[in-house]
Amino acid sequence: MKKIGIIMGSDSDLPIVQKAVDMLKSLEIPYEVHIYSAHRTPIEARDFAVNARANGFGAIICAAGMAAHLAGAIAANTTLPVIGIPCKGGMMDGLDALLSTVQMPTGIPVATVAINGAANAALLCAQILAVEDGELAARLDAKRKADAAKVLEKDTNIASNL
Ligand code: RP5
Repeated sequence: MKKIGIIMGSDSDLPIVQKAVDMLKSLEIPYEVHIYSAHRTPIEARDFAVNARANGFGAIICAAGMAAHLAGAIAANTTLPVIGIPCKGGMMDGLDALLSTVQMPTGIPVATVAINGAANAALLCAQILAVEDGELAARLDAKRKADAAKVLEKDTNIASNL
């Protein structure tokens, strides 16, 4: 199976990124985690992206806050799918990161999830890999069914808890 690359702009993003790690683990998807910044370590970030396909990656998650250029900078250097997580924080509490990540000019797409949407970023990567992987698709189906069952159990119990 292809690996998922998870890159964060700073170790301060780790509490947000952890949810993507947990989701990939639960789906038995291999991953690698790195701290590379578009601003502070642009050469390492570029090198990761340029070599990602040859190094066995199938998609890349990029988490960054504030003037969040990481996902765009990575996407500029690979044709693998890139999913951006705008991280909450700073003066605008993540709105700056959301707009920086989502408003990519034509030609270099970044699929952007919600502010702090790390679990969905991992699920989107899983769904991309599952296009060619029936076993992974079955694990995703099973997760959806389990999630639905939890909601229905809450529905059954809610009246008795009021
Ligand atoms: C971004 O700036 C990082 O992704 C992080 O969200 C934010 C703040 O970084 P630190 O100053 O905490 O390292 O590049």
